[in-house]
Amino acid sequence: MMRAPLSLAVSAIALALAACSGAAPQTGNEAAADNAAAGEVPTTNASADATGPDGRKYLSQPLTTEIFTADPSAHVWGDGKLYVYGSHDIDGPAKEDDLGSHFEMRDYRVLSMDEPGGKTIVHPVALDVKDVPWASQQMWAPDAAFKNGTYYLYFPAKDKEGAFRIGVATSKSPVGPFKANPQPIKGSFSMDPTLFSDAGGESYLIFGGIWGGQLQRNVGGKYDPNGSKTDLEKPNEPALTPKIAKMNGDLTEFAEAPRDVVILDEAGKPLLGGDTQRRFFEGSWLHKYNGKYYLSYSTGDTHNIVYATSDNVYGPYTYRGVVLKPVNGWTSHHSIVEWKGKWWLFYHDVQLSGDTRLRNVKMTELKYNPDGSIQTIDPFVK
Ligand code: FUB
Repeated sequence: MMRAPLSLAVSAIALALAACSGAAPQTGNEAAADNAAAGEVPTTNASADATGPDGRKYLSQPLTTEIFTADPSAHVWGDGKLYVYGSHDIDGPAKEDDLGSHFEMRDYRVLSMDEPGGKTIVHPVALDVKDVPWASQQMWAPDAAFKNGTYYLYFPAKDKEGAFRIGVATSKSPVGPFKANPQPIKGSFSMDPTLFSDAGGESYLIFGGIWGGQLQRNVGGKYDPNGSKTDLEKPNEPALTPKIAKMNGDLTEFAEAPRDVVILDEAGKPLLGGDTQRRFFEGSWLHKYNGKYYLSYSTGDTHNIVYATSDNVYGPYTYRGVVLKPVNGWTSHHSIVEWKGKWWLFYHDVQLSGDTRLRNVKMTELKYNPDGSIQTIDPFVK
């Protein structure tokens, strides 16, 4: 995935600031590498006055500047605190490409907060790729669940053949350390897993992504390493969809074969592969509001977070609109959670680094209209 022009603007500002201070200018990657060694993230852009592309101010500020964080899955468990299970971005040698090779994450760190706007605690390593017997690299966007005294971490990683699979790890603590099961979920493929538990106690894993997420390389029921690099390459046919599967009672295996989550347009027709402003790309999230199921996801190369609704958890879902306009950075990934009487959107951008591979997690309030539609959020202040 190529770096968005937006991030170049922030990099340019960072270089200009360095030049003014007399310091040798650094690229985002060099600065991040230095700071990673020091255990810190560059904080040049960590202020309410920081500006993004076109000099616009950011709507909200990073939750932490201690490490780079992305792909936030936010949850409130029994203790009333807010926990964020996300990616821990690191700098690495891989060049940016359309398969996301530059996202080289190797472990997970959990964030927690007592109050909205309160201090964010960055907890120690919760799971490291070296402790996952089947995984080789790229610990991408995770999610978590809680049932019967056990916390579950769902995570994608590439296996030794380079195919994304989805693993489960468990812990008695919400912040880990988690112990991974020796094998990935049987029949799992692709990435960006999220676990949705319904009011009746059934839980479902929703997952998938195109391009680097490999959905298009799994259409034959088996991973094809030589398959398309992007999607089905059929713009006039129904787009690839997220997948959903009910989980077994102890939340560790699929209880059924994954099904397609079909997303329809206003005329009741499946969204087409060429409808890049609305079709599913990656990062799905399911939540319920006033009895309806809301499926939200990233449109990837058009950089929006959008949503669709249904009366049935399996769908079909009908497209409703945009939740979050494009952020600074190529990827956009989110979650939606109710906490202390308000609804919150968790998302990420590249405010701190200006580099699409080194992201930072943020939160902002999300509001519904009386008809249940979501008010679109602009990540910049007008
Ligand atoms: O963080 C790596 C990948 O980038 C995630 O899995 C996607 O959702 C995108 O945010």
